[in-house]
Amino acid sequence: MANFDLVIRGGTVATASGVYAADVGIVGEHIAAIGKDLAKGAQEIDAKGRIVMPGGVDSHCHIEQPSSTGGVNADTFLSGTRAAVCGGTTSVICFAPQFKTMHIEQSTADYHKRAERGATCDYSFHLIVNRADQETLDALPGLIAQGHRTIKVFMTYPSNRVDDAGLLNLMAVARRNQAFMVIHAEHHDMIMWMMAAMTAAGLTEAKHHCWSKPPVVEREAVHRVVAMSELLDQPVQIFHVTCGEAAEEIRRAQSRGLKVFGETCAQYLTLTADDLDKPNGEGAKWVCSPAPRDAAEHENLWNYIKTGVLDIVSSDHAPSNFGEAEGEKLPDGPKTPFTRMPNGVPGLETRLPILFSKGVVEGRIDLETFVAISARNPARLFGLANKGDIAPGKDADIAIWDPDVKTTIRQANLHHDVNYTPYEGMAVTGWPTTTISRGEVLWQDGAFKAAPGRGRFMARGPYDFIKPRGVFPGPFKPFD
Ligand code: DUC
Ligand code: ZN
Ligand code: ZN
Repeated sequence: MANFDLVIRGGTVATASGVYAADVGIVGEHIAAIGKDLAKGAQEIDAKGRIVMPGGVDSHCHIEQPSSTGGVNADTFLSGTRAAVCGGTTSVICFAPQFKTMHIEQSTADYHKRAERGATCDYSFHLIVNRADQETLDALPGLIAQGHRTIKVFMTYPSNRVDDAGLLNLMAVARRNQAFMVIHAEHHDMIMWMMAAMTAAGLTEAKHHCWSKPPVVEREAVHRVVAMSELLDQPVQIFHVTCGEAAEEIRRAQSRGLKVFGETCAQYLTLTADDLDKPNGEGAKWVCSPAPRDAAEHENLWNYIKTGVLDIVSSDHAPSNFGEAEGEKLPDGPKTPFTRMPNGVPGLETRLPILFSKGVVEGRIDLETFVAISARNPARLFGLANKGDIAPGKDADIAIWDPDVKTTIRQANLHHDVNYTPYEGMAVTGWPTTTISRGEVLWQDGAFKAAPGRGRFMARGPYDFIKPRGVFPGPFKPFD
């Protein structure tokens, strides 16, 4: 009888803490052994010349997320997780939204049903909270106890934003209930003022989206949220940092010992404001928030990644089709003003290839850092103890990587259910040949085979990494 259900043989194992030659033996859903010349497995995968890394953990992606107007974003849980798996990602954290007109417990329960129907890999949820009223504040402890351990707050967007008083109240709930906070940090009134002034001046094309929210808009909001986090001793992660100015606020917070974490995304390492400068509304394909910057900012962000200030790179997969229906990129046709273009780009499948290519192949980061920012760090920050590593006892979530294959990103080859990719034509080196989720091979040599709904909800209990410090800036200590 074989000792292992599956052996990945002869590859180079890459984790956040080391790179070495070894076989990986899997029994059932878990990694059972790592070593040279492991005994035979019932199934074997030849990994010679390949990198064997933990499956990616994408801690920021919007999948089948309903909107308050009744629409839903372009990917379903089936197509979104299919794209993730085909790009080497095996865990996703998505967003259970709140609606003004629905109780948050109901909208969260509805979102669970969507995921249970379709998800092909494991998933967890952040809770988007857009009203900090008493009903919501009272509902949150129960939802957190069920394993929704992050509260997500938008500081901008008229229909989603929470004001500073609300944000403090939500931080207090998080602080009392051992939850984490993730923040979309942009100064709402600055953006609204700029949008109105630019509209009055006739500056409404996609490229003007970037003009309406320069780095100062982001830097100010990051500074403010850091101050609130410090006041209440509540750990936070700043989402989608696009520029050195905002990252520097995070570095300063970290240097004071605060538990303030920073994320950036593949688009902010690759896309520029020039991508939005296309005729006939085509620039809408690249509209996302905060706005893409320029090549100098890409290098700034890489430097903050190298120093660990930004320690997670997610996709912020937020897909809308390029079309003219409501909810699509050009709801009013080619002349749609940027103020009406949905924010966000698809990127679940391309995140790891882009990071590997721009990061490792182009010499900006080493392989360990690549694994850290794409798998180990998000697993650690969000309390997914079984994910993000290759070690005995961990879930057998593994991406086997061909580090030499050269390819060009083409919409026709991707597995999402969105009708374009913002990376069309980008040359990359490296792509996963095989993706394994809890011991099951889901993607191999160009074929995807996973039953819809096989993915499991990952409830997240309290965990030490996000424990508050117990340090307050004044004599009054509002919490124990
Ligand atoms: N922020 C996100 O985090 N995702 C999509 C759009 C946005 O503004
Ligand atoms: Zn955001
Ligand atoms: Zn997002």
